[in-house]
Amino acid sequence: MHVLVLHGPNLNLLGQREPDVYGRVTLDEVDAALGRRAEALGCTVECRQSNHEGVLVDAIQAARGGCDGLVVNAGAYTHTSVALRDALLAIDRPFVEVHLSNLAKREPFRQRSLLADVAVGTIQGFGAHGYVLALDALHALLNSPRT
Ligand code: CA2
Repeated sequence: MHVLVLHGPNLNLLGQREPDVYGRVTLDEVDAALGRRAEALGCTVECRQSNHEGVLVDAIQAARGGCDGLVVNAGAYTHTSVALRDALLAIDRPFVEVHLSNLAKREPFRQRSLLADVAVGTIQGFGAHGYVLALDALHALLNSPRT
């Protein structure tokens, strides 16, 4: 089982700015934790970050051939990107939406996700640990007899 993890715009700054909102863990540390968890689960992960919507669309399209599912924190594109939604729908692979922060506690413009209703589910508010929870959830789903 191979999982693509996508990090959207500004997530490269994780651990360096706004620690009160997003925590002190860096993106490299998130990716390392995902690699360790994947190894324990017996699957592989590839982690990519981009600040560019089209690059993320290209990564999703390229995943069609080679990945079984995705973990996606689309950052601010969560709230705006029909293109990411369309790409995720087009490849027909299950994905778990992740947010570091609990969007329900934040500004109204962050409370609409264009991805949530096409995701398997959303994990939010658990900081960096949410990515590992998402990988666990996706792994369980992909190993369930009903998938
Ligand atoms: O809570 C999340 O994970 C978000 O996806 C993070 C996005 C935000 O636009 C979404 O509404 C919720 C922002 C990512 C920016 O990441 C930063 C990390 C550290 C410092 C500054 C920005």
